[in-house]
Amino acid sequence: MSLSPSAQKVQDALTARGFPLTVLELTQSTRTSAEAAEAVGGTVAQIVKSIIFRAANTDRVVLVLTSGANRVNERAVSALLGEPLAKADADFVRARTGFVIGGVAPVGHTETPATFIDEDLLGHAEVWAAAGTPNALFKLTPDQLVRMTGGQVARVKV
Ligand code: 5CA
Repeated sequence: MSLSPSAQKVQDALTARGFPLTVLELTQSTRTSAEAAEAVGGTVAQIVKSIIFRAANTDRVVLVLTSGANRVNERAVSALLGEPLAKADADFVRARTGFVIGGVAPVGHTETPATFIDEDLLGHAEVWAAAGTPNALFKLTPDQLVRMTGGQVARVKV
């Protein structure tokens, strides 16, 4: 089965980085963590949410990879980043990551974001992340997530 262009972009980014991981494009929605968990038969906590912010002073893209069970503590991320966070709207997400909301992947972005990883994700043997569309996912280990993104593991939850 061929992947849609956005899912293929993520597959290519994984392959280019040397990760033997496979993007799955499903017929059902994986737009939300709950839908993604149901689709793969996992728990919501095993779903990697990709939450985008804008760094308010420098306009950098900020990517917070958090467990589907958690909410991002913006104050904690701001402290790690060293500047305030601004909300990212749907247009910002699309323009600056190359992905639509609900399909933002950890890799394959238009520009390399400042990346933070929820320490709770490291408590799972395997997790699932979005792969470019609201129907595409891939399974990986938390260690692979850290290595492929170069993200900083931290306490980022409320
Ligand atoms: N595919 C699923 C599971 S991996 C997924 O991408 N989930 S997600 O949580 O990473 O992506 C949805 C997130 O996009 C929401 O948690 C929310 O933070 C954000 N979001 C949803 N609507 C908007 C919006 N209108 N503007 C900005 N961000 C939004």
